[in-house]
Amino acid sequence: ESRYNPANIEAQWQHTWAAHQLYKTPEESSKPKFYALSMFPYPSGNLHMGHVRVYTIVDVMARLKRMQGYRVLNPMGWDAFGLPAENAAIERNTQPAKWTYQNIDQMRDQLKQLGISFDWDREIATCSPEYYRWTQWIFLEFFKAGLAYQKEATVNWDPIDQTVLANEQVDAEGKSWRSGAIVERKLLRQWFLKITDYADQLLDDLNKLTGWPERVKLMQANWIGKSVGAYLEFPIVGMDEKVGVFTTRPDTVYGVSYLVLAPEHPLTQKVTTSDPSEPDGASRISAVEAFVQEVSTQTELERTAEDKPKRGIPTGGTAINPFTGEEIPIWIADYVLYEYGTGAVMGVPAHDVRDFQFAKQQNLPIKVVIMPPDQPTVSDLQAAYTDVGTIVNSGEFDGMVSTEAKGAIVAYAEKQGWGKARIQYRLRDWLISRQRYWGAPIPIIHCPNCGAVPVPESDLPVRLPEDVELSGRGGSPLGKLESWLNVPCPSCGTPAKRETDTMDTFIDSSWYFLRYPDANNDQAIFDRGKTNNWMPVDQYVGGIEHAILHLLYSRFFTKVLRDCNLLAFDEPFKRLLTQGMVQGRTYKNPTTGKYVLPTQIKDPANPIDPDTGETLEVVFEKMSKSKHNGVAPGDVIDKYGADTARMFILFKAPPEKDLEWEDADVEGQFRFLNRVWRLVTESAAFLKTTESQDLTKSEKELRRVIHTAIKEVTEDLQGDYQFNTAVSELMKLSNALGDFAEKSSPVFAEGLNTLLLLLAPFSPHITEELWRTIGQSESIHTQAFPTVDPTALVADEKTIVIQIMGKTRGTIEAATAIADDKTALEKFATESEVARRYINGKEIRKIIVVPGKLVNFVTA
Ligand code: ANZ
Ligand code: ZN
Repeated sequence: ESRYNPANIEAQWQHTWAAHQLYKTPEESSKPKFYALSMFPYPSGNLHMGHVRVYTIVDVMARLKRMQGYRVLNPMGWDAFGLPAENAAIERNTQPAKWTYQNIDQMRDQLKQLGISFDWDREIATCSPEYYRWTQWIFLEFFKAGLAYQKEATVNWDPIDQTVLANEQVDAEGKSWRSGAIVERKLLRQWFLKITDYADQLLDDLNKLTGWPERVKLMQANWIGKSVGAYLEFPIVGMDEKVGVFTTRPDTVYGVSYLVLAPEHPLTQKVTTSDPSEPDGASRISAVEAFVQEVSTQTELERTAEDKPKRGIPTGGTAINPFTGEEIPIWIADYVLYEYGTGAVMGVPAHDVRDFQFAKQQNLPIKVVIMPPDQPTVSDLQAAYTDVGTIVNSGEFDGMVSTEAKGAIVAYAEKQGWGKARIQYRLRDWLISRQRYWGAPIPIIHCPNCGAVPVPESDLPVRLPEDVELSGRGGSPLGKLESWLNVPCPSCGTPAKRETDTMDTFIDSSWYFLRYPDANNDQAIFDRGKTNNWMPVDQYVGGIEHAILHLLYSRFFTKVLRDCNLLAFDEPFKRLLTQGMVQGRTYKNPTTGKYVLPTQIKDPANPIDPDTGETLEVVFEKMSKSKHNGVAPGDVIDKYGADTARMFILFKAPPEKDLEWEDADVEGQFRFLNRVWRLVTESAAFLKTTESQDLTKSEKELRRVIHTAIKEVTEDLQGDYQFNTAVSELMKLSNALGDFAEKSSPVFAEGLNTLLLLLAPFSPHITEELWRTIGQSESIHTQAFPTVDPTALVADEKTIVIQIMGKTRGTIEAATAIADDKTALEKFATESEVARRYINGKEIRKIIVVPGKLVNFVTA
């Protein structure tokens, strides 16, 4: 074969590798391990460029480590439960399982075409009973440990279809995706996992994650949201009850001018007065009720946005500030959230931005209790003063620095029984109940006598019934299947009912990486020895969109299973790489914002809107259907082959940066591979593998280039995985080999071998083919990665610049030993032709020598 034609070699090598089980995970433990993991895809049916990017990145890492002598685990699976399958089933009148497995088959084929070195024997699909059996088993472990519990929570309720909706099924206007009805909020009993028990560990252990991007750790820390402050109680006037608040600013307690309850707070109704002798007493109850109702339709974001006006009304009730003895009004307002802290706040308008805004609006008193250091009086406060300062108007605490007053005031409150120090987390328990079909059933049976009873382990999995009727209406489909629903209580035998909720799909993905080390175990979730041996994952690669939830939940599961004595480590992922987006070229109308189809563009250099005649903006944006800027992986493979697609993706941008898809650069990589092809096929006949004794100058120079390439590529692939610069090095080496005249030199053979070996992790097919072309019989992917010969890196001779009176007159070649020695170089240079010619017999006043570089003669 003389011409490079990827179609002729790629599929063939993929089959051969599979037949020889080249990427089977080795179990022997004499080698160091490397667990490479890519976030597994949702089987939507088609691979997109984002997938191609992650799996290519991970594949290079896995192939490199194999060649460097590691035993490598590089598995793949499918995050296969979830809503889209259910929607597709409704739309296409099929079953979610059927739709999902078809998609999996299609995407597996597409992945195989990329030549990724996955160990397919360990493939998992979270929707298979063999997998979700263990998801259910884990749920029961949580349940036994008291980490799974039920409580009431609000859900999205479609009043027309009579069903619960996922957040994704509610549009921006708060309407149902199917019925178009205004979605209501409804309280339902739901299952939660107690992630808050692990908040501290999840926060503290971020420090252990030295191989994670800082910004991901920061996002997780913010999500956990630890606040240090105090819990303080305010007795309600005329009632034997107190309003408890959480505050991060106990130092401002003398400045409290009102309390605010979240409208949903249980005390709201109790404190609302209806004394008809008051001016608005009679109507107050209905006004409060109306307000509560109104707020219940708002999202959290709408309620808390800084720029939105705060809304609220007084309840008529009052409380006492125990510190001052003052009576203060109790309000309800939308900006106080029921789910955070105690669902009640002490209003300090002088020192809190939102309270200030609210007090101004409602004409509530504003009392300054902290003075800015450089300002002795405050007359008319223009904005809340939120910084550190000196305490005033606060009794015995006056004069203290506010940061110190915090501790003193909390200590005092504790002594008086008014409150105590408290740490509050923003993190809430994880609501895992889904009123949907396509998920793992929660393995619980509800008995009228015994309550929630776990399904016995021997009865797992609780199988999802097949052939259900999905309509998207009238509640959970599982609730309608009487034969599935009704079972005897495992504990007392009384007729009981199965739990009909399924689990959030984030649960499936919170432990899948623990299953790969022992993916086919049908006796246990995994063999502890095997999982502890492979875990933690050495390198995890995936999208930044998973920076918070997936990674946090996976860390949470790891810690719980460790506490169940299943795991011997604290953190699942040692290193994390979040790859950038793949962006495509869009043609955007600047006035309408509309994206024009690329096929409608006549001249890409001067793109014009065919409808309006306007000049279009060319911008790169994340590939998507709506922007008409997607590039299908299959098309690229058909045209150029998988190796070119991989090379382009690796070369175009560092892995964590966004990548702009440019056809010209794809062509560039295709040409590069063609050059390598020609270089090898045209010189294969001359290749000599003998050791050479005395190298010529140009042979020595080529060896230096070869070993510099090894050094650079190895360094680029270590640590930061700078694939793009590694590819540039390979191009340099290939050029040097192309320029090298003596193709029969053993150094040239060494160069070709090295080029193919270095290129193998990037372009597995062409390198395998060419490796055989030069007479090798074993796969290139089982060879050792080249290592540097340090002696080859040192140049034998150095070029020294000769100057006369600072003016360059020529250069000389000096042996390295001479060039680097000051005295020897001075002598060598003085005797050189160039120096003698230009000095021309004149007296030498001074010789300035820079070893390894330059000699300057100062003459009379
Ligand atoms: C009085 C005060 C005075 C406050 C002051 C701040 C500044 P983070 O850091 O987010 O924990 N807060 C407490 N619970 C709330 C709830 N359920 N909804 C809305 N706001 C709530 O913030 C804690 C602060 O947020 C608390 O401290 C409280 O206002 C408010 F000069 O108490 B502060
Ligand atoms: Zn029972």
